[in-house]
Amino acid sequence: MSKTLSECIIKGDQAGAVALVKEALAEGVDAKTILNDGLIAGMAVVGERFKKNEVYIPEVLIAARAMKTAMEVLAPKLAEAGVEPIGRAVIGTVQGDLHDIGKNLVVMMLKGAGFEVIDLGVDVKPDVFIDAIKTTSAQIVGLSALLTTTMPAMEVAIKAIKDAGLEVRTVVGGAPVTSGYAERIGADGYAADAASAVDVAKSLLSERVSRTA
Ligand code: B1M
Repeated sequence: MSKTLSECIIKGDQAGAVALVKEALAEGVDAKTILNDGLIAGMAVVGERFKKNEVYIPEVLIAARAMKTAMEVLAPKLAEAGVEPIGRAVIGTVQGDLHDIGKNLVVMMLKGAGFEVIDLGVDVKPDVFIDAIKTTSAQIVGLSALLTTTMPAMEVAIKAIKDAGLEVRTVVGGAPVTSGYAERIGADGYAADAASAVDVAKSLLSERVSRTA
């Protein structure tokens, strides 16, 4: 089951993915196995291929749509089984910036990797990030910027989040953002693309767990 299901995700075969999730549930396969070995495994392959430029944005969007549709079937069973997300992330495009195509890809990849994602949309003010982090207890906050003129809004938001004393790790990205800039503004992580954002979020999550252990 799981190999074929992950192949459906990789190919973006929505109907096939839904049919295989239903079939696996009917056969008594547990929801977590279907999620991890089928859906997440498929999206992980897409993420790796995207990083290596073997596939491009349209293929990622098609795979993510198949994952989303299959998740609609699986989600109630996961809830019944009490399966927890691997982490919780709040994400948004910073104040003054309306670009969301890249940010949406990051959202899809994070969801594909098993994160619960609270997407705040675009033009997100620092206090909106702060409120969302407080109400959701997110461990990760992602900030995206596509304009050189809105990059400073990342610094403002990160400073506000730190000043609020929140126990959250920050990840920044977007075409004009560099790892050097991320370091200068005090971000905990930087990702050049959506697939790397998953790797960075996972590593920040494990750092955070080991710090609090
Ligand atoms: Co705008 N725009 N735009 N635009 N636009 C750019 C960014 C620009 C480079 C075009 C240009 O001049 N060549 C330029 C910025 C120049 C600069 O600042 N250096 C520009 C400008 C100037 C503007 C306006 C000011 C134009 C105007 O009105 N005069 C205006 C600003 C509006 C505003 O935001 N306040 C504007 C408006 C728009 C549209 C609304 C028309 C539209 C946005 C639609 C939308 O997003 N819903 C738009 C678009 C589409 C673009 C281009 C053409 C494409 C951007 C895009 O979606 N790329 C862009 C030119 C270009 O890039 N060729 C341009 C695809 C996307 C997948 O890539 O977002 O980089 P990207 O995301 C990547 C990575 O960066 C990374 O992962 C993604 C995928 O792997 N990533 C993260 C992104 N966020 C991340 C977060 C992370 C980690 C990784 O962690 C949290």
